Order: sequence, then C-alpha cells, then structure tokens
Amino acid sequence: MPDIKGEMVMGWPDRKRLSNQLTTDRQGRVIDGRSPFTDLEGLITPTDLRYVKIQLEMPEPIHPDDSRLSIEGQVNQPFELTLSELQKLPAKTVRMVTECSGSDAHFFEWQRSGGQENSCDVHPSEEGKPSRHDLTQPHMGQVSSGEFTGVSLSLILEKAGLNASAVGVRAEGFDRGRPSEQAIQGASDVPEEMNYDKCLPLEKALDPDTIVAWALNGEYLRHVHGAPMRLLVPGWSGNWSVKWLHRLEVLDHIAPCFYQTEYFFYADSLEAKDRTMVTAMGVKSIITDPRDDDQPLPRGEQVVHGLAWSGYGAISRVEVSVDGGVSWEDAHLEEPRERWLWTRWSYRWNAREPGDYKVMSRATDEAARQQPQIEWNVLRKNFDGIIPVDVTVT
Ligand SMILES: Nc1nc2c(c(=O)[nH]1)N[C@H]1C(S)=C(S)[C@@H](COP(=O)(O)O)O[C@H]1N2
Ligand SMILES: [Mo]
Repeated sequence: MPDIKGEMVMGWPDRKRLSNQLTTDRQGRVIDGRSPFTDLEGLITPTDLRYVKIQLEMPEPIHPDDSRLSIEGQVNQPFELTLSELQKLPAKTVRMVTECSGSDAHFFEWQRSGGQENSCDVHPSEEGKPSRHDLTQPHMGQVSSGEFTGVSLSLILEKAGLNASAVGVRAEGFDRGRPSEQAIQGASDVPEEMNYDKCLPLEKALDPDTIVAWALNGEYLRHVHGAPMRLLVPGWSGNWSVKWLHRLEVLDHIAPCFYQTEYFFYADSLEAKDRTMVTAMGVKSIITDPRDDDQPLPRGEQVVHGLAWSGYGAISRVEVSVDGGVSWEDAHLEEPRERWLWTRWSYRWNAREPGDYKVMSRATDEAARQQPQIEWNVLRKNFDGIIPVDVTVT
C-alpha cells in the first residue's frame, strides 16, 4: 500500500481530511462552528467545513412539509409559500462568501495597540498576535463560501405586489431566545425573548441576487444553516442572511430590529448615539500561506497564496509587499473572479536574501475600494485591516 500519511477514505489511503472546530450542546448537537478555510483548496467551502453561528438558541427542526413562509405588510396580496411551492418558482443559483461580522475581530484590538503583546482588553486571557489559523481562538474562521440555490426575493415580493409605501422588508426566523450578555451591553431595550430578525432596505431586497434558498452546495440546506428556507444577502455581513425564515413583512419604515440597532452597528463607544448600521463587508485579503508559525523558509523562489473578497464587487487587484508595506507588486488573480465570491490569488516571490520579512497583501475591488475600509469600532465589526505575516528566510 502506498505510504500516504493520512486517512482511509472509501477504503483507500488518502490525505488527512480537514475538520471544523465544533461546539455542541449537551445532546451532542452542533451549535457553533469555525471553518478551516485557510487550509482549503478551490473556491467553495465543503458543507461539512462551513462555519455555524447563532445569536439566540438553535430552534427545533421543522419538517419541510410543515414549513410556511408568509409575505405580509405593505403588499396588495399577502400570501404563504410552502417549500414545495417555493421550488415551483423560477430558481437561480448564487455563489457567495458569507462572513460573520465578528470574524477576525481581535485583530482590531491588536492593531489598535500597535501590534503589541497582551493588548486585548476585551478578552484579557488572550495574548499577542491572534492567529487566523487557530480555530480554538474566539472569532476565527467565521467565514465560508457556498453555492446557494433559491428564488429571488424580488420575485416573491413582486407576486405579493409591493405598495408604493414600501421601504423595508423585515425578515424573521422561527428561532427564539434572549440575546447574549455580550450582545446586550449598552442596549437600552432588551426583550425577554424574541425571534431573530433583520429589516432589509428595499433596494437590497430587490437585488436579484438576494434570494430565499433551500439548497447549498448541491444538497438541501441543513438545519444548522437555516433549513428549510433561508434568506441570503450576498455582499452583506452574514447576520443579514436570516436562517429558518418564516415571515417576510413589508414595511413603510426600517424596523429597529435588535440585531440591527443594538449589536451590528459601527460606533466609537457603546453610549454613542451616532451609530451606523453594518451592511456591506469591507474589502479584505488574507494570506493563507506562508504563516507566522511556519519554519524558516529556504532562500529562493516561494509562493505566497491567499484569498480576497469584498462586499461591493469582484476583486480587481491584489498587491503583495514583502518589505512591510514600503513597496507593492501585483499578485496573480486566479479565475474565476465572481461578483460575490472570493478570489484566490498567488504571488511568486524570489526571496534572495536571508532575513526577516513582513509579508502583506492589499486588495482592491471593481468599485475601486481599497483595503482597508472599515475603521476601528467599539464592537469590532467587519475587520478588514492588513495583517503582516512574519517570515524568516535562511
Ligand atoms: N434566524 C437566524 N438567522 C441568522 C442568525 C441567527 O442567529 N438566527 N445568525 C446570523 C449570523 S450572526 C450569521 S454570521 C449567519 C451564519 O450563518 P451560518 O450559520 O449558516 O454560517 O447567520 C445569520 N442568520
Ligand atoms: Mo454573525
């Protein structure tokens, strides 16, 4: 038998399969997951390796035959859809990155303190530079890409007939619970129990790529990812993509949903009245290889690999610096480069001289936005800063 140091897969020796970092409840059911996305090949995160995030409590699953999605509010013709009725409408498939606003959050504190050790005042137990590849750290690996199949939300709204007064669409999940201690810090009005909901501005609701999906990566959605029907809002932070969707309410205003006004916002302090709603993701590139904890590299040709994505459009450029940001050169962008998906990139680096290097990457999107876009904010949402990788060449 060939000596492949891995696992037996389908009866044959194979590479070691990756796994995600899972948190389970007392019954062994998954309630949280972080994706080993920096170790993956290709563009689509395998479903088993996706991240999982819930704000309230995991609901009990609903039998697909019993599922109902209601469309109500400022419409001419309120109606309900079962899953099989939804599947009879013209469908489409959208490939996209979804990222939790909190992913990489600790880099904000690390960067704000000038990259010093023991800098994290929010979770003092953490020391030094966070490692993007260490999934045991909080806030790591909360990003994945996927191929979602569903129906444009705009088509459903069209069927219902929007009133001229329509301004927002409140999407509600059937999961219920109380926001966590962390989420209620600074919140003025905390409900005892609530359904997860978000109120999408009409313009984004009518984007044909905003869909109500029932399938992911060629299979029916799984319970943890919001089965049987889920909203997907490509380009915007993961928290907009409401799972376990059971109600769409068209409103003549933007409803002050808890996770819109009290948690997913940008501000300088929790007391600040001046809050900006978190919507589109920033422009982000990360280096997946080499890594801070790698052994010293031998002199000669090296390849720097990474991923880049943006909430506003396809990636048009990635540049790499090996001298800590003094000079930059273009990386090669690998095809395909899709609107909502991440782009893989690579950079051939001829490391001629031994020494210590700071390797950095910087992305630009087709809307001409350059990394970074998101400033430090008290809740540390949507980190898209440039993090150098420390590499030694011998
Ligand atoms: N109904 C409902 N939808 C939800 C959430 C939730 O708690 N309840 N969490 C949101 C957040 S914060 C994120 S990042 C994504 C995570 O989606 P995933 O678990 O499928 O990766 O779902 C969003 N949709
Ligand atoms: Mo999230």
